[in-house]
Amino acid sequence: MHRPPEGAPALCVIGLGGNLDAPADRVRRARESLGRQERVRELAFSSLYKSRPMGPQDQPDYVNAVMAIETSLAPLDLLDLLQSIESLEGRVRLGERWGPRTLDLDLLLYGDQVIQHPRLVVPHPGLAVREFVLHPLAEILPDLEVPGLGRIRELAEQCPDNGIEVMVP
Ligand code: ROI
Repeated sequence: MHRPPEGAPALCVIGLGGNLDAPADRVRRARESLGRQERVRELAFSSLYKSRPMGPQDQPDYVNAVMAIETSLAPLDLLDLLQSIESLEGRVRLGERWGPRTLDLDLLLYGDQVIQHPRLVVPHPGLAVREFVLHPLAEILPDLEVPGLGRIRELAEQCPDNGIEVMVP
């Protein structure tokens, strides 16, 4: 498969989401902190969306957004960066699978690469069935092709919206 040379900028998509302790503020701070990184450039940021929890229903609604960046960081270096920002945001998991969390930063797409690594699977395995990823992504990059799955616009059209709403700022 075609691979860009080491360090050549790749278009990547990050999913942001959380449902504890002022999640909209956490999402905004994560955006700023990513944008401040030397090897990251923001290309687009979606609206913030309010979405129903996927997983146990006895938890608050989520705030979700997606961010397109250009980065020269390699995939695992970008993952390290995302995890360090999650820890700065005091990421708390309450133990329960698919339970509430302060902030998740998911590496959804890394250029056109398909990655199967013990720490990282790209495209993100949940991407095609998560309205809180596809709807924000259809807002900023409807024509983007997801390796093996097709175009965002069509994927979003096929995915039930499950009551997702744009949050009024
Ligand atoms: N549900 C929604 N709506 N948004 C999320 O970001 C989200 N993240 C998760 C799980 C617990 C799967 N549910 C979610 O990790």
